[in-house]
Amino acid sequence: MIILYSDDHRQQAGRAELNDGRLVPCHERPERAEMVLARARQMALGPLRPPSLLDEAPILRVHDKAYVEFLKTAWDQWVVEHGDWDALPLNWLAPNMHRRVVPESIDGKLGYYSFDAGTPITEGTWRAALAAASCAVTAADLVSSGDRASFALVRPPGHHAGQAFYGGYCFVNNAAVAAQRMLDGGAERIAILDVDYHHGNGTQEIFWERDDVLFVCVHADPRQEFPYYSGHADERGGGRGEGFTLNLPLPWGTDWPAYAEALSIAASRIQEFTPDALVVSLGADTYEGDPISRFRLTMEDFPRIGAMIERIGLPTCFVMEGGYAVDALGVNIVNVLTGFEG
Ligand code: SP5
Ligand code: ZN
Repeated sequence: MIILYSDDHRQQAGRAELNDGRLVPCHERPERAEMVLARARQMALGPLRPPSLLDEAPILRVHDKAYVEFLKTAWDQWVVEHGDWDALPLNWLAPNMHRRVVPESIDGKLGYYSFDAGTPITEGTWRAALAAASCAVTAADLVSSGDRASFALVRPPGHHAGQAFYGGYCFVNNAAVAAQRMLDGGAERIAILDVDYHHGNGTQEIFWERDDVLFVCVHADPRQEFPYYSGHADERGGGRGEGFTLNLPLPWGTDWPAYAEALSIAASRIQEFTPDALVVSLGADTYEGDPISRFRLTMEDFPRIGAMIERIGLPTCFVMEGGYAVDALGVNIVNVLTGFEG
């Protein structure tokens, strides 16, 4: 399968995230993509291609204009107000405070548009996020024009980013951009399968009221795990979209048998929806060795995930999300893809 990749991902290299009460080196770092790239080459997974163009129009199909404007300008305003060090939010809204007026100060804006303190904005954040989304767009176009599969090897990841918010290391929702791109290219229905360890709260929010995009997510139970306030089993979509969101939360410690059962329920729901194509939010933070996660999938389980996705039988666009056991990330991500190719 063709691999979409841009070196511009290196433009996002945050210094630190707030974790367990300390500022620690960012888990979401450039080496992640380098490891996957090296393994993809070693396994001859497929030819590398850059995005066909860098264009923010496909991003604006799923994100608010004012939010995108914020992403493009936040760093410059931060530098003016605080100097040349990663921008992290320090305050958020409590219930019954006002979201009506967008603050002018950068600290107000950061809190207004974010939901955690783990996602630094840096000088190159926008350039990296634009390149990632553009890889996802090109990957979507390949599938729309007949390729059985494509792989957007991207970072920063995307599935926590909503119409007008960032967080969870995500700024632009690459998988959502890809899904919307396929619809805009003529598809009637698209399914998104999210197998990252964390709930894809941004993707869910973007397509909550939509019946042309089915969002199915297998993830750690938000009672125990980040993002905590989204991803419960009773969240099923709203309005026309009711029944077109399916959440399959699993407890800490989940291993292959329980995971496979959830994935098989996910696969059945996707087939019942009869979409034109599938977008996979592909995280490998379900791995037993992941430093911030608590599932127990082994290296041997990742090809099985790929094989199960292949059996859904749809043209499939893979978009990379999380996975923080950097030394194993290349093997685990590429294992899903070789498992898919059989
Ligand atoms: C794309 C993606 O996978 N984003 C994940 C963001 C998770 N950020 C919160 C991490 C909290 C980790 N706390 C675990 C502490 C282990 N000592
Ligand atoms: Zn994750």
